[in-house]
Amino acid sequence: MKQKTTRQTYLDKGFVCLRKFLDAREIAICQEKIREFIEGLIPQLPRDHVFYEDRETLSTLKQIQQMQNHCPWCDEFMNGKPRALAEELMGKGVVASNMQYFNKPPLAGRPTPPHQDGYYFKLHPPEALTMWLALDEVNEENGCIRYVSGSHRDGLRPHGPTGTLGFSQGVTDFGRPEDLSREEVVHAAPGDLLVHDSMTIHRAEGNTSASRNRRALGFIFYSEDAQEDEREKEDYRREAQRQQEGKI
Ligand SMILES: O=C(O)CCC(=O)C(=O)O
Repeated sequence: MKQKTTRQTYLDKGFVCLRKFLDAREIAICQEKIREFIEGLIPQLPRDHVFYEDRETLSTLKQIQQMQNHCPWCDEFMNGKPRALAEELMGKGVVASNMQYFNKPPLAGRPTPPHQDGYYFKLHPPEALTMWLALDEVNEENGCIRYVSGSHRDGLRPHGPTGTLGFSQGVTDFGRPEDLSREEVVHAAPGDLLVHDSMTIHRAEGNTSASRNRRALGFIFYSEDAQEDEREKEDYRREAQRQQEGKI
């Protein structure tokens, strides 16, 4: 049987995994650059771009936002191989919107609630994708990503507050039989890249390992045709700020 292309799998399932997107040398450089970013740049970043599970404990760093705006290497990297792939998968020009760092620190990393990125983006038309590049070995123990295959075709589901810093909104009616039966658990090794459509429902469990981090980089690209709805964005930003008061 003929194998599906990467793009065909992405279009059919709403996500695709590219094993060894970065080779050993490339991923080692990436890990080193991220280490330098965390050690050198975090104090200069706005408070709402850096999230901790517990702000008093620096080892619980869980998210960094807009890295491409603070680090020339990040900007160049995001606009290299990831951007070319985004254009190939979307079949059109893209706009680089956000480079993120995600960690689930050992025992402290909490679950990522089920959500659709498109709920946060407020785009018309809702054309965007997110890439997720593993920096560590990732499996059920430390909180791998789980996708509801095909959910990108079912429209936007209702979202409501989750109480989770960094993922403030989640699908309120998640857990329908068709969610659970279509869910796929994706293990990853350093250098593997997962890509999902902005309408694909995904989630992750917490990190139950006592010693293993679960680090990854995220790259968000919007299609060049997508416009942000400024009013919806502003309403959402205010609401998220209200919900996160005292947590960041
Ligand atoms: O790292 C995670 O647990 C979730 C990441 C995510 O939801 C995303 O990149 O859209």
